[in-house]
Amino acid sequence: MTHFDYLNNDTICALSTAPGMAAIAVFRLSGSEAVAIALNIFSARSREFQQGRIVSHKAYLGSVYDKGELLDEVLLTVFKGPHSYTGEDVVEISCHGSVYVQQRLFSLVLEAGARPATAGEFTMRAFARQRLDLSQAEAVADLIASNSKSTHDLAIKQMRGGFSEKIAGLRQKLVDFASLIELELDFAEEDVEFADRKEFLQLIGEIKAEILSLSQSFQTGNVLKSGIPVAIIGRPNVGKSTLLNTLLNEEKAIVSEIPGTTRDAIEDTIVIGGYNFRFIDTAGLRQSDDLIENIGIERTYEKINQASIILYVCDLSSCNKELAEEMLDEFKSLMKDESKKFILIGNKIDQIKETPSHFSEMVDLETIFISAKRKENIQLVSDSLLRSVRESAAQADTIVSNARHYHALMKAGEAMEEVENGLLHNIPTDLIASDLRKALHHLGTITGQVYTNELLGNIFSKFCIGK
Ligand SMILES: Nc1nc2c(ncn2[C@@H]2O[C@H](COP(=O)(O)OP(=O)(O)OP(=O)(O)O)[C@@H](O)[C@H]2O)c(=O)[nH]1
Ligand SMILES: [Mg+2]
Repeated sequence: MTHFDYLNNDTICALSTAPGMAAIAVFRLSGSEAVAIALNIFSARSREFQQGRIVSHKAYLGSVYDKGELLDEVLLTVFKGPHSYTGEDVVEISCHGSVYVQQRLFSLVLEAGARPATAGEFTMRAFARQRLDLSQAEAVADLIASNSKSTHDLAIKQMRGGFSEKIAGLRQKLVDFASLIELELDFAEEDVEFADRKEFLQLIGEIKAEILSLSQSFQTGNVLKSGIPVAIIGRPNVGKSTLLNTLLNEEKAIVSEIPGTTRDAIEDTIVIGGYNFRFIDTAGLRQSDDLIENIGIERTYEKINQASIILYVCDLSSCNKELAEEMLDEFKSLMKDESKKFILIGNKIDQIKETPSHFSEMVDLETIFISAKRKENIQLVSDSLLRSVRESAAQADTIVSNARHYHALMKAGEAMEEVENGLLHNIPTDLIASDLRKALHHLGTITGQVYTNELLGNIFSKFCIGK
């Protein structure tokens, strides 16, 4: 069984490695003629291959000739369908990575009857032959695009299918109830109830809770993908911009001894321990009459809202007891938001002889003493950032990182809400059935049980050619 009745019969071919000169280049063919085309251009050393006894998943050494002229010595592997990536017969040819060899080999394969593959066409075929579902296919693209441990982890988990199973499980439970409801519609005149309303309400509650927790994980997923936002905040002149520059190892922000130097938020992303962090240097918090500075300060509060982690920087060399108490109030009001992690940074340790006691007594919170200017103890800051991210990433077992999945979950959640309301208010069964179908539809689009050609086109066109 396949997803498409129109799955075309062409044998496709593409260069699967990056274009350009390399040690080796890999061409891939898929389709009913893949083996015939390979036999046409390739002569193996092995007798079993010559006699047509080709063993699947075994690499054969041999030569490719173009009109009698030796083009290259290559390794060729046949993957007999359905035990291949696409589910069809697949042939992989590893040739030497000369651009000239690549071009001629590609022409040879096309002359022998293959056509160039379009972007993502191999994976599209794998989906069509149900070797993987849609969310797994998307994870393949995410895996190829991954550039850090966190994006890689997300992609691998999704590719493994844990998320797909969860969605399919939710959907199955609903399908069972939906069929009872549909049955009631068939017997509408007899006024029967096949579906136990109490059980149904309970199930809806469970599914809603599951959908909610999955959609909440999107924030984590999104953050892991685009960089964990870390806002560097504090009074003017405490060394926030210096800390940003030190963390980034680049003179990104202007540093000066004039308080109020930074007016606008400055951001940049770096990878620490496999996680993308997006550091945001902000305008120092203070009462000011300067219009522009005040706009900057307002922006600082916006950035605090968006951040997952806040580094609150103090200048130890100028921090007397009075100021420390004042800051404490400021700090406590910010800390009301429990979803954020706060780390107190005592900066300019090079300027003081000993840690002021009022500072360490100030607040019961993780505090790191550094010198941003002399790059002292910066490692402690990175370690602490990594620890807090690992904690939160470990909490969620399934993390939704794909915006399409998130929106489908939201829509499914809304439809479930309607179903629940309908049941509670004794709304006619046909209306409940219609909302139920909507919920099933939206869940189905995540894994591709429900799809449109437009949706598939959108997803696969973003793939590389050759995957
Ligand atoms: N001695 C010493 N000076 C530092 C340290 N960190 C920063 N400074 C100095 O403190 C001054 C202010 O640094 P900035 O990084 O511009 O401070 P800021 O918090 O970004 O200031 P605003 O943008 O005005 O809010 C500069 O003269 C820095 O060289 C440090 O660890 N030790
Ligand atoms: Mg600054």
